[in-house]
This record gives sequence, structure tokens and C-alpha cells, in this order.
Amino acid sequence: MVTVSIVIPTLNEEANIGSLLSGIKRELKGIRYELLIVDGGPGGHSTDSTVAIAKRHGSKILYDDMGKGSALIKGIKTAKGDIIISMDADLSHEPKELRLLISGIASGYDMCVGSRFLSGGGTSDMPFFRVFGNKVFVAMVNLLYGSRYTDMCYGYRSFSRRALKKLRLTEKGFGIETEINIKAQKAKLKVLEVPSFEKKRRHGEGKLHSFRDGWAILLTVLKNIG
Ligand SMILES: Nc1nc2c(ncn2[C@@H]2O[C@H](COP(=O)(O)OP(=O)(O)O)[C@@H](O)[C@H]2O)c(=O)[nH]1
Ligand SMILES: [Mg+2]
Repeated sequence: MVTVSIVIPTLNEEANIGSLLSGIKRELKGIRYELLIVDGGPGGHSTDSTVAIAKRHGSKILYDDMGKGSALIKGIKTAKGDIIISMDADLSHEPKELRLLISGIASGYDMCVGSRFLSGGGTSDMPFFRVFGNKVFVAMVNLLYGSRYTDMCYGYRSFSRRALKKLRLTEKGFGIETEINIKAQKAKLKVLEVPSFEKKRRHGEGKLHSFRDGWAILLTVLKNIG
């Protein structure tokens, strides 16, 4: 039977994580899966009860001290499932889309990426300048690498474990999604974009800083050339 690993990077998400994990459990009844929380960033681990709540839900806990990318890479290394899913903890990603992401891999794709810009997708969590910045990065990557993505910096995705392990990921921060898109294209992975709706973060503050992280994403786009 196919097993699924859901990898969720967290930093102070106590107000969101319980509902998220309950939602995932409801959605995945009848499927074998593991929940992997990777907690902590440059300033340390979560100082709230994120980890305690995740443990109560039966999640495995890993710790990291760098950033979202580095947390995801750690989670991916530890994941045991045939299908690996990356998901944010802030309730922006709807558990009801999980089955579509799982079906894509079960149907033979290497990677299934959620896109907010396909019909059926959307976002209520992106101010105009972020939509603009995202479109610039999408256009650059498509031009430089010959891909046809419609979205770039979105973290709701599924992968076949075998394909993902080929990518040799290194990005420590919010450049991780961009690095994955570029390396998947270079490795000629079979990629399927699926529409996804990104809801507003339910509680707490987002950790992405448009300019600092935008700069890091731009460097990611450029440094993978060649
Ligand atoms: N482990 C870890 N998780 C992080 C870090 N920064 C953000 N996250 C998590 O990554 C996910 C997306 O972060 P968020 O701040 O919502 O970014 P945004 O949605 O792009 O604005 C959430 O689950 C965060 O808790 C970090 O430094 N370390
Ligand atoms: Mg968010």
C-alpha cells in the first residue's frame, strides 16, 4: 500500500497547527501516512506550544535552526513515505486538496505542484506586489530554463520520494520552492501543476519578508544557470 509523508515546517504556529493536523487526519482516512513537523528557525525553536500540540496529534518532531528550506530538506531526508507532501502550517493550504496531490503521484507524475494561477486556483493571501514579484520570477525561470510553470513560490506540493531524492536541494530559506522548480526542470522530471486555493494565514504573522526573501529567490534563479 502506498504511504504518504506530510512534511510541515513550523515556527510558532500554536494557533494553527492543531486544526491543520485534525483536518489532515479527517481527509486521509483509509490512507497510510505519517506527519512530520520540522520546527525552528534562525532565532531558535518555537517558543509556544506548537511542538506539544503536534506531539499530541501523533506527529514525529524534528528540529532545525536555519529556515523553511533547510527544515523541508531535513523533513524530506527523514520521510519514509513513497509520496512526500510539503505543506505550510498556517492553514493557508486546504487539506481537502491532499487527495488530488496524492493522485497525481499515484498516476505516475514525479512532482505535483499547486498553482494559484490556474483556473480553479487562487489566493487570498497575496498582496498585489507579491503577485507581481511572483510573475516576474515565473517569467524569468521559464525563459532561462525552458519550463512552463504558472506559479513559483508556493509550498503545497507532492513528490515521489525517488524523484525528490535526485534533486540535491540546498536552499536554506524561502528560495526552496524555486530551487525545486528549477532542478525538477533540469532533471526532466514529469511535473503536473494542479490548481490550488491559498487561504489567508489564519493566525499569527507570516515570516516571509518580501524584499529580503525576494532577493534570495532572485539569487536562487540565477545561481542555478548552467
Ligand atoms: N522550521 C521553520 N519553518 C518556517 C520558518 N519560516 C517559516 N516557516 C514555516 O513555513 C510555513 C510558511 O511560512 P509563512 O511565514 O506563512 O510564509 P508565507 O506564507 O510565504 O508568508 C509556515 O508553516 C511557517 O511556520 C523557519 O525559519 N523555520
Ligand atoms: Mg503563509
